[in-house]
Formats: sequence, structure tokens, C-alpha cells
Amino acid sequence: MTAGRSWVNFRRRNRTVFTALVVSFLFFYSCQRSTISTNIPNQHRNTLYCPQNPIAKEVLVVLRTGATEVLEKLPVHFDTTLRCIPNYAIYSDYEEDIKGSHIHDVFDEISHDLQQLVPDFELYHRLKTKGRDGLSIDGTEHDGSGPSGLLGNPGWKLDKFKFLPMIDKALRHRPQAKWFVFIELDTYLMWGNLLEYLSKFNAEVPYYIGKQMYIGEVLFAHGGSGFALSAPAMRRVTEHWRAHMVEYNQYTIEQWAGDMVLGKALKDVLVPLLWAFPHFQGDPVSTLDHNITKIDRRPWCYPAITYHHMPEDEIRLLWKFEQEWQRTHPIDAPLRHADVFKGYIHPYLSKERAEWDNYSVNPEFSKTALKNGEAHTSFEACRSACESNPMCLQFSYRTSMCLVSSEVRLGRMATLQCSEYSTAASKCDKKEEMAVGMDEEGQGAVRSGWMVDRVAKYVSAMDQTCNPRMDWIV
Ligand SMILES: *[C@@H]1O[C@H](CO)[C@@H](O)[C@H](O)[C@H]1NC(C)=O
Ligand SMILES: *[C@H]1O[C@H](CO)[C@@H](O)[C@H](O)[C@H]1NC(C)=O
Repeated sequence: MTAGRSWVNFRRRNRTVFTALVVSFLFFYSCQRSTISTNIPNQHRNTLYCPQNPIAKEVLVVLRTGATEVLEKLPVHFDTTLRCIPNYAIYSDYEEDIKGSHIHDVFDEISHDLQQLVPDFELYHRLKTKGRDGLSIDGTEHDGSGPSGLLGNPGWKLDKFKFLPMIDKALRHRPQAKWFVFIELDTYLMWGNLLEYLSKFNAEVPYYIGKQMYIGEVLFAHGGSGFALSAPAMRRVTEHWRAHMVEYNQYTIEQWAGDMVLGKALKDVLVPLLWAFPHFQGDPVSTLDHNITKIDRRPWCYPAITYHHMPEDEIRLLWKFEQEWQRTHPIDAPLRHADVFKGYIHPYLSKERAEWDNYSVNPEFSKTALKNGEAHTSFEACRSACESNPMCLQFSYRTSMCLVSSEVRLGRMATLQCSEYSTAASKCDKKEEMAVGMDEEGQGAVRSGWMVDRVAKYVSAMDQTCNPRMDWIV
């Protein structure tokens, strides 16, 4: 009160001094602020950079999950990609709220006949009657319900039944949406690129867009790589499904993958698949070979929309990278796989990296490169083996085991070495456990190294393969 009064008196007495003070204060303050923003990089840490694409509000992103994995895998998305997505819906086999988001039960309208017919719905019943306590305590159901889960996992067996009801529910959830994009909890979605891509299409036309895959004769978009459906495609397939539910239930019982069942239903209503590799693709950023060729396309030159099999820490790191990209690039510069390689991967490819497995798994190549027989004796001998073959780009070494590769992969923190990597499943199929004790330098964990000069040449050679046609696949 006293301070207020004397301030008023002061102002009345000398307006000029007051004005001068305010001006100099503002001047000083603005200098301070510009100093702060140029000198402290962390200034940007809490600023969120979201793409300002007008179609953002016309897209519903749908996440498909299950009670066995959702608690572990969902929260990271609230901290990262979902922050920029205005409309999303989460479908599971169990209704609950997680961090303020509602998780919908995708099965709540499913026919009793189907539930009776399929013993795997036992898990659903237990969840419904006992809540989370209905998940068995022996842990066998806690390995994830998505396709990356174990085949014997009841959560995974139920997963294939989710797709068609999910399409139907998503359409009713947001009937005004023009696009519906379906992902899983280990899918990383580059939202800005997705919006840029979808805006190339006429959403009045039925579209089904994703990473092509076949099971037998049926062509479909792989679920974990993410896929998009325009509203007309959604309406067509749900109407047809509602009219032929018994047949589709029977078909689903006979098949093992729900994304394939959906692909069949879309084929039945004559909505063709647009083959969108490598915008949509099935590898995590740490194991993607950027020079892999599928349907005559290599990832390198094309904008990236999805990664799959992404563990939580990699989702956080890639999000940070993508945010930085959004901050420093004009709105219309799509983030290409090459940009991810150059900005996110290349800086970490060094001569040596401890406790790191860069998935140097190229069996044919290894065999010929290792004819010199010394490679397994030390990290340096392994490097020499790689050096002696001009095609070799990277290697990994663990006590008595040297692996080399003509492909470049970032890899991951690891102690054991991966000796068989499945490109189909994007995961290590076989880890070398037999190696014993410490190596000659007292290290027991796998180490990796890159031919740094050759990787630099690889980058320019890859850039040479790009041409302006390799932009958005429409
Ligand atoms: C990319 O892969 C092809 C084989 O598919 C190979 O011939 C080519 O040398 C590779 N490019 C680079 C830069 O390593
Ligand atoms: C391979 O592993 C090393 C660590 O030894 C890591 O620095 C590098 O990023 C990995 N590189 C590739 C291409 O896999």
C-alpha cells in the first residue's frame, strides 16, 4: 500500500524521469532476452514445434494396443509425438484411463457368437470381469500384444480381431475426419511429413496407403509400419463388413494377421493399396539399412513417415532430433531418410564405440572378408579385416568374434553381439552368448567400429542416386 502510494507520487512529480526509466529498463530487458536466447541452447527445450499444416485437424490418428503392453509403451507417446496431434483415439482390449487419456475397448460390441467360438477371448473376459488383476500373474501375457509379441501370447492372438471393429469405431468416433491413420505403440510417426504427404491426395477418393506386404495372395499394408485410409475407403469397408460380419469373423479365425484381414476386406470392396515404401517402412532407425532396395526404391532419397519396432529411448531421441529439425527448417522441407542418416546417425559413426552393437551382420560378406583368419583375435585385427576389403563399412567385435558388414547401421547399446539379424522381423534373431570372459583389452562387451572415411564416401555416393522424381510417392 505504501509503496503504491509513493509510486503514484513519484509518477506525478516527474513524468519525464519515469518515462526515461521505463525506456531504459525495456532496453536493458530486451538486451538481456536476446542474450539469453543466443547463449543458452536449452532455451528451446520447452518450446514445442508442431507443423502448421491446415489438414492437421482433418486427420484422426488411431493407436491400436492391448492391456498387456499399454502401460509400458503408451506414456512415451504423450511426451513426444502425440503432443502435436490434435485428434487421436486409442483402442485396446481393455477400457481404462491412462494419464488422462481414455483407452477404448475395441471389443465392446463384438458378437457373443464370435466370443464363444474363439477360446482366445478368454483373456478379454478375464479383463472385463477382474480388471487388470485378470492378467495372469505368471507373466506369460506381458510380452506385448502387437505383432512383435510372442505368437503364443493370448494378447497377440486377440489382436487380429481388433482391426475391422477398430475401423468401424474410428469412423464413428470422428465422422468428419478426412483421413484415418493407424499405428501401433512401437511405431514412430513423423507427423509433419505425414500431413505433407496426405495433402497431395484428394481425400474424396477411396485411398489405402502403406508399406506393401503379402501373405499368400493377399496384399495388404503392414500394421506396424502404419497405414492411412481416406474417409471414403473407411465408409466402404465398414459398410461391407457390417453386411458380411459372419464371413469376416470366420475368415479372421482362419488367418493369423489382422492387418492382412483388413487388406482382404479392402480388396473385396475394390480399394487398391498404394505401395508407399519407403515413406512407410518397418525398421527402427537404429537398424534400418538406408541402402536396402525394395520395389526398386531405396529409403535414402525419400521423405520418412514411419519407423517400426521403436523402443522408448529411441522414440525420445528421434523426437528430439525431429523437433530440432522443425525448429531450424522451413515448413516445406520434408525430412528425408538421408537427412535422418546425416543428422541423427552419421555423427555417431566413429572408429570405435564400446558396448555397442551396430548389427554388422552380413553373413556372405563376412565369410569372404574373414578368409584371412586373424580377424577374431582382437578388435584391431577385426578392423584390419574390414579395412582389407574395400566394400567393408563397419564391423563389430566381441571376445573371439569378429563380424563385418558392407551395410551401414547405427545399432544400439548392447553387451552381446547380434550374429543373425532378421530383416523381416527387424530384430536380432540370434545373439552370440558363447563368447567367454574378457577380450585382450579387458573388455567383455561387444564393440563396434566404422570405416569413417568410407562412410563419408557412402554418403556422397548415396546422394548421387537421388533424382527429383524421388519425392512423394503418389
Ligand atoms: C548400395 O547397395 C547396392 C546393392 O544393392 C550396392 O551395389 C551399392 O554399392 C550400395 N551403395 C553404397 C553407397 O554402398
Ligand atoms: C556401430 O557401433 C558403433 C559403436 O561401436 C556406433 O558408434 C555406431 O553408431 C554404429 N554404427 C553403425 C553404422 O551401426
